[in-house]
Amino acid sequence: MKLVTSLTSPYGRKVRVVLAEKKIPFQLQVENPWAPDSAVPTYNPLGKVPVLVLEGGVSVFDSRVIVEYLDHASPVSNLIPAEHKSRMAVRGIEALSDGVTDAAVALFLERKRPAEQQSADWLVLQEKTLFRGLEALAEALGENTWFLGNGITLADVACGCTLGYLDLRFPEIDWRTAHPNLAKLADKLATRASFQDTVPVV
Ligand code: GSF
Repeated sequence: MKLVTSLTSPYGRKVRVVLAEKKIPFQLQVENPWAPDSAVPTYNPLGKVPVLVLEGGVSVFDSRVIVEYLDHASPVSNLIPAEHKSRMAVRGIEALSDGVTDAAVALFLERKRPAEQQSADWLVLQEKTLFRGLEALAEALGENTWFLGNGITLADVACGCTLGYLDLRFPEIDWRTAHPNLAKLADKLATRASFQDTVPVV
């Protein structure tokens, strides 16, 4: 299988971490979805990365669908619990993390536009979402080592990728001081090869 992604995409990183944790071999095709001649639309009509291209050419997107596919593709290190309540908890944290990432990506893109075209209201809205989402993640983690149970799940992976994206694009946001428990989680994740090998590259 082939993963089409950019090396800065936090959603693409979530998928790459899952591939690494589950030891699933894959080919990496690096694509910039915003380049005028980008090949991404040939794999995903939405023009977004990541896209997983299966043997036979079937495209799987977005990242939440890809990780669902991958968790079933190999029994190694399951990251999404089978039991309904736990599964909902993990996927709920993933949705929360991805929502923080969505707000951060929206902020980043808006700030790249010419100053006179930027909407101050839109920036404030996204910032509020980002900080509310971070608070909710910190509250959900509490004093636990992992979001659910005694080991890593997709919830931790998703949150780690969100925090990594904030470090990449918004180094001025001091989420570590505001949320020491999230900092502890990020430090723990940073010891894993899956996170070390997928640090975003600009
Ligand atoms: C989001 C993918 C996305 O926005 C997912 O896969 O989880 N919900 C989707 N990808 C961005 C790149 S990045 O910010 O990671 C993308 O491909 N944007 C291109 C565009 O035209 O919006």
